[in-house]
Amino acid sequence: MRIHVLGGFLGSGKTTILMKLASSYAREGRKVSIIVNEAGDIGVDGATIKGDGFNTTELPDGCICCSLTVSLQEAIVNIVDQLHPDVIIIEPTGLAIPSRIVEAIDGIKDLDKEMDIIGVVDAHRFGIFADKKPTFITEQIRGSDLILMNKIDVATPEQQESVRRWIADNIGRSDIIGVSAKTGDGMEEALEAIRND
Ligand SMILES: Nc1nc2c(ncn2[C@@H]2O[C@H](COP(=O)(O)OP(=O)(O)OP(=O)(O)O)[C@@H](O)[C@H]2O)c(=O)[nH]1
Ligand SMILES: [Mg+2]
Repeated sequence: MRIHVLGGFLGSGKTTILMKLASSYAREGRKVSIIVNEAGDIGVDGATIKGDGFNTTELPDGCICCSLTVSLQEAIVNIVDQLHPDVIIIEPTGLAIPSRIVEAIDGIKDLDKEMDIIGVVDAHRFGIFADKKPTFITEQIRGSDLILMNKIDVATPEQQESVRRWIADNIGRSDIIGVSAKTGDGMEEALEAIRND
């Protein structure tokens, strides 16, 4: 079973990308289950995703990278027992550290899985976040197996270049895929990279 953890800061485009990824699997007849963690009390993302017909588990009232690790483990065990999905896609809150989620999932005994972290950054607003919270942003992105720079439709080439430079300087990564989940630009390459990662 494949598990993708789709991390990234608030509003970076995680849910939009998740829907495209889930749809690409579904088109091939692969069974997808989704876990959404929303800190606020209105489950907007959960409702959106369910609206598209995907099996969705919502974990509200806490963070699956810290206070809700046991709930996350239980949710995965239940999903696997009951639905036997080919793929589980997990969207944590924008404040989660994805590598901690991977650690929590690694703690589930006898789970046969291949797991990876996809880090999503917002090309348009990255500079603001990186200036304000460089340590957090570094920690959040660092463990990614793949980094997507989303919203290239609204980011200038200079903004995109500065995101790439910041990530290269602070995280030592230059293998970043620019995408627009909105227009679909770069998404084919990104989905292929995610699935073959
Ligand atoms: N212009 C533009 N807008 C985008 C793109 N991708 C997502 N958005 C918009 O950005 C906003 C946030 O997108 P979401 O997919 O909800 O982002 P998220 O990371 O799931 O947000 P949270 O779960 O609230 O942290 C929405 O209004 C999207 O329509 C993109 O490629 N370009
Ligand atoms: Mg979301």
